[in-house]
Amino acid sequence: MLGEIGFRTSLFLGAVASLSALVLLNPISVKATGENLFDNRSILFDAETIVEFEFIESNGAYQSTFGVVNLQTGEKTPLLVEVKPADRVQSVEAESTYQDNARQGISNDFRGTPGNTVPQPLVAFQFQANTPYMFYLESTLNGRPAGILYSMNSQNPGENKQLRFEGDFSTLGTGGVALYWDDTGSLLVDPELEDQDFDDFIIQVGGNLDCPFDNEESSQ
Ligand SMILES: [Ca+2]
Ligand SMILES: [Ca+2]
Ligand SMILES: [Ca+2]
Repeated sequence: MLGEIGFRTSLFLGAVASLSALVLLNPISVKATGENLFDNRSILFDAETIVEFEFIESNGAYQSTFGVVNLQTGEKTPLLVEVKPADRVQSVEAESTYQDNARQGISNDFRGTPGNTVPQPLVAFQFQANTPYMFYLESTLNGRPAGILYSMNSQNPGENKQLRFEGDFSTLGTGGVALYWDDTGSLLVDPELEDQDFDDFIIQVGGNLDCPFDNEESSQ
């Protein structure tokens, strides 16, 4: 296992960067030591693992897609997709109180709900063993790209934390982990005015560590 990962890493990267020196989508050198991570450092399981993701709500003007990146292959897999910016149409330009509302944490902030803005709010993803991943949130505003942010701080502008984990690997199989994104809103407001409300895209993860589809096709 170790050898294979090392081979692939050298194939993709040539030289292995330290974690803090990674550039976008370069694979990470992770030893297959049975390590499990589910936090801002990496998403890593020592065994093949199916994890469920449930969209809770969103509160941001962007139209966003949440997904996962395989850091060995660079492959991006979208998991939870907003098909419109919010449940109700709100004009960013016309709503002069938007910034104040957002900064005060008022919840009428482009709310998106399951079954509406995100029509398919429950998905599962199968993580390969000993393979590092990270999460991403990719956004558009009126059809224009509004950037992509990552669960690994080192991949974000200024190495900012854009995803807050409530819980970690140790709670994944029991209470689960809640993910709170802040999408920065930097296309809408000056960087100094970014709200950092960490409610722009909220996901509940886990509670289902063992693969439910492993054995027979149990109909769920
Ligand atoms: Ca949104
Ligand atoms: Ca925000
Ligand atoms: Ca927000």
